[in-house]
Amino acid sequence: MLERSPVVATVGLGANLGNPQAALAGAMASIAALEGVRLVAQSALYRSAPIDSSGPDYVNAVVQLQTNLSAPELLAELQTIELGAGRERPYRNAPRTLDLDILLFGDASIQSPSLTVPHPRMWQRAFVLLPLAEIAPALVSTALLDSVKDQALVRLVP
Ligand code: PH2
Ligand code: MG
Ligand code: MG
Repeated sequence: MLERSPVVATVGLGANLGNPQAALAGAMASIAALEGVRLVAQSALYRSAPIDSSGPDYVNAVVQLQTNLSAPELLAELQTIELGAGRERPYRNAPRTLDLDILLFGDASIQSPSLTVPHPRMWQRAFVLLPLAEIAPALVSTALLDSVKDQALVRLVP
């Protein structure tokens, strides 16, 4: 079988139930341990109020990985990690113990019932753009950062 050439994927991590910081650290380790995945960069953790959601403050981060998996294969692996962290989906945008979203998958544009890439709301959300700017500054213009400056975000320094 032909080898797929590796793709750089960008994944957003978020949580606002349980121990979000521990969940994000665990998820980064689980992603790094996936077969066919190499973690290339990880942002700091950021705290922010829920946007179009409810409950406690969220903790968010963004990672970049290089992978031989297809986008649906990566999505399935991320969903398995979410389930392992106790993720439940009682309703849309419900508070959650762990959310792992494929934000970008190389330069792919994907519209399937289970996956939309680029993530449709990523360019409007400070909790995505600030951590993304930290690890991939070329992807985030100052105009974009300026457009989300009203969304308060606290960088959590370990
Ligand atoms: N995720 C959502 C909806 N709202 N708000 C913050 N601050 N952080 C998130 O990760 C987040 C959200 C849906 O996935
Ligand atoms: Mg999400
Ligand atoms: Mg999600």
